[in-house]
Amino acid sequence: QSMAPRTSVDEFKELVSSGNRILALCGAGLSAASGLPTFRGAGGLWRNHEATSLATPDAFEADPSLVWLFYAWRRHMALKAQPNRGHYALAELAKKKDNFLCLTQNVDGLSPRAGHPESKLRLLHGSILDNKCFNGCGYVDRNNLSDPVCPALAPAAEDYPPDQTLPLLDPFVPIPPINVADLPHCPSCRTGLLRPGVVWFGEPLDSLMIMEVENWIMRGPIDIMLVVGTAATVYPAAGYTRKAQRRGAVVAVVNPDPDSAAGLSQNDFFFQGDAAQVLPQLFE
Ligand code: BJW
Ligand code: ZN
Repeated sequence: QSMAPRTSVDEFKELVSSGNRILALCGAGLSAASGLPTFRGAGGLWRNHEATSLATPDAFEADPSLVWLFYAWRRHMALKAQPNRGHYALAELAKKKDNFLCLTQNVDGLSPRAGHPESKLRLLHGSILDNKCFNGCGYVDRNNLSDPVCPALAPAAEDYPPDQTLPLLDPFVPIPPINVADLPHCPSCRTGLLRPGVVWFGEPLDSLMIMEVENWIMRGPIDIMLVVGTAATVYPAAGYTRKAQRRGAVVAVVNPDPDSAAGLSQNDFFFQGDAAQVLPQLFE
């Protein structure tokens, strides 16, 4: 007999329609069809830097201009991008199901823009549209839509024809020097630099949010745990799948990479493919 997970859309749809408590964990793959690169694998390089090596407080400390250029470019991409059918499918499921909670690791704002009810969405790694004080004075500027975020970062917010590379993305083109003094500064303490309101490696996730998520998980048995477009390598996010399994959840993975289905049991589901194509089929 086979130990492979189930792949039947009809069986899964039945489970969803009878399911009460549903938890979802989303990652960069959900926004891939909207044209936003993932972190690991193809597209995870930015000017020869690993995207994940720029997502640390040490990188910002060492070269705030470089890290801001990276985020200013990602902000520009996120603001230009449109939510895809995967974001909309999850938002619709959230509206239909009273006990649905979606945990997204994405900072791109596409789930909120798809109309996902806020009460059923947690931005685990923050938002790229928020700016907060790097000094830790507590200042936060939420949902700042200006693009570029400040004049000095304009080179990251240029639009280029699809057949040309933005000079900023070409590692052979030297980066324009940007004075730290011209980066956005905190209007509250007046000394700190502003930084993107995202969670970098080594930084704690919002403790109130974590408590809410843990409480939601502990409230009772969980019927389904959806794992969409994430390599599930970053903690604490990746740990929620095991926690849901211990509460009885059937896991359903949506991902083009078969390796992401490793560890699924024959009672779980694996839907191989693009989240933007697969998710609408699962909840229609
Ligand atoms: C598709 C697709 C398509 C492609 N459709 N799918 C326990 C064990 C070991 C280490 C730790 C631990 N606990 C904590 C740590 C340390 C660390 C950690 O986890 N390290 C690991 C790497 C081992 N964690 C932390 O530091 C966290 N903080 C913390 O734990 O604090 C504790 C603390 C307490 C008190 C004081 C101080 C500290 C914070 C982690 C923050 C992660 N931040 C980033 C950057 C966010 C900002 C930004 O966007 O720039 O979050 S890193 C990056 O990884 C980003 C992502 O949200 C996250 C996850 O990546 P994701 O989404 O899975 O993307 P990829 O690229 O990895 O995968 C894409 C997937 O999509 C692939 O599977 C593709 O196949 C698939 N795909 N196309 C569907 N069309
Ligand atoms: Zn400040």
